[in-house]
Amino acid sequence: MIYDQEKIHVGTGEDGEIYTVHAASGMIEKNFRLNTAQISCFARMEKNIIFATGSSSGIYELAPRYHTAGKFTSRIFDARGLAVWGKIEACEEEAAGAQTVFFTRSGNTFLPGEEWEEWKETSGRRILSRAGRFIQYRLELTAGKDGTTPSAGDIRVFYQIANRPPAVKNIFFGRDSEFEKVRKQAFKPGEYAVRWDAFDPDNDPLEFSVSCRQKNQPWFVLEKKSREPFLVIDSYRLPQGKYEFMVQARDLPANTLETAFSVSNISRYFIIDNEAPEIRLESFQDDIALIRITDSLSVLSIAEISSHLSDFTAIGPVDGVLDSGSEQFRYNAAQAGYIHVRARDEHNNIAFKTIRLEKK
Ligand SMILES: [Ca+2]
Ligand SMILES: [Ca+2]
Ligand SMILES: [Ca+2]
Repeated sequence: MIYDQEKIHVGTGEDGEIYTVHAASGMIEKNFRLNTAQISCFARMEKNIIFATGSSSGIYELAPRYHTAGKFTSRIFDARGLAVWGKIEACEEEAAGAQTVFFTRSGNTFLPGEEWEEWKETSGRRILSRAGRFIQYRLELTAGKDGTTPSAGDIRVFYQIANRPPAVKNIFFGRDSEFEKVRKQAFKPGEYAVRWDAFDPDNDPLEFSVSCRQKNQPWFVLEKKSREPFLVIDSYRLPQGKYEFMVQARDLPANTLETAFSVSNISRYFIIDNEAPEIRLESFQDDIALIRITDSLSVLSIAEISSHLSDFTAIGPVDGVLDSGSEQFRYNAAQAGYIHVRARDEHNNIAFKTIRLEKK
């Protein structure tokens, strides 16, 4: 090691490398490398520095000259998203005949590997590497014929994070108590909620459009440009039937018309049922009344019977399982008279009928 005005030259072991440390800036410059030789000592000879090498003996002079060419490879930069690259810019010092050439390479893994592209020279400082999350640049400097050397600093890479599409899933239609809690409001009669999960990888705010249709019918728009991930609808507005719901999500608020994405997803079929089941007497013979309860859309959830209007008792269907929209019930009536039948479908529509049993 030797002091040389504002600099310190440091010789290293096996590879015979000499580094120069600039005292003012702290910058470390790799001067050159003699490969096999060891730098054993430095000495001052008049204004110049000389050094001697060991394993392959020799004496050299450290001349205050620049290399005719040099390369600098940057660290890897992370754009934290899929970036489309623009220009690379640098503050350069003009030097006649000297050249500054930039190369870049990009990829989507933190360390350059098979997935990374090869180095590409920029074209008029425009980066030609493909879009990616990571980028690295290399600078190749060549001195002019008269020894003038180029320099470059304040290097800036311009990029734009590419927009990524949002996603919509888990579209649900119903009247669940969980939603009532979130909304802090109970459902009114006939009210249902369409709910969904939406996500944008860029955390862009989203706007939603909601449509519905019955099988083989055209779509009917229920809502446009809503910012909430749910929609409460009055089901009395719609004819009862089986519906599927389509939710479209767009990340336009944070993007331009050209770059915004619009994605949609369609739910399974859900039933809108606002009609009560139908109750009718099929027959009354040998003290046995056979009653048929039918619902056009839904499975029945309960059937009850009373002879005095005061004590309704649940009755099970003849086939043993309450599992369809049409069930037969048997009631043992010891004598003729009136019975009262109540039934409910699984959408809470209630039917009530008083039946007169007459012996033939
Ligand atoms: Ca987005
Ligand atoms: Ca019904
Ligand atoms: Ca059944």
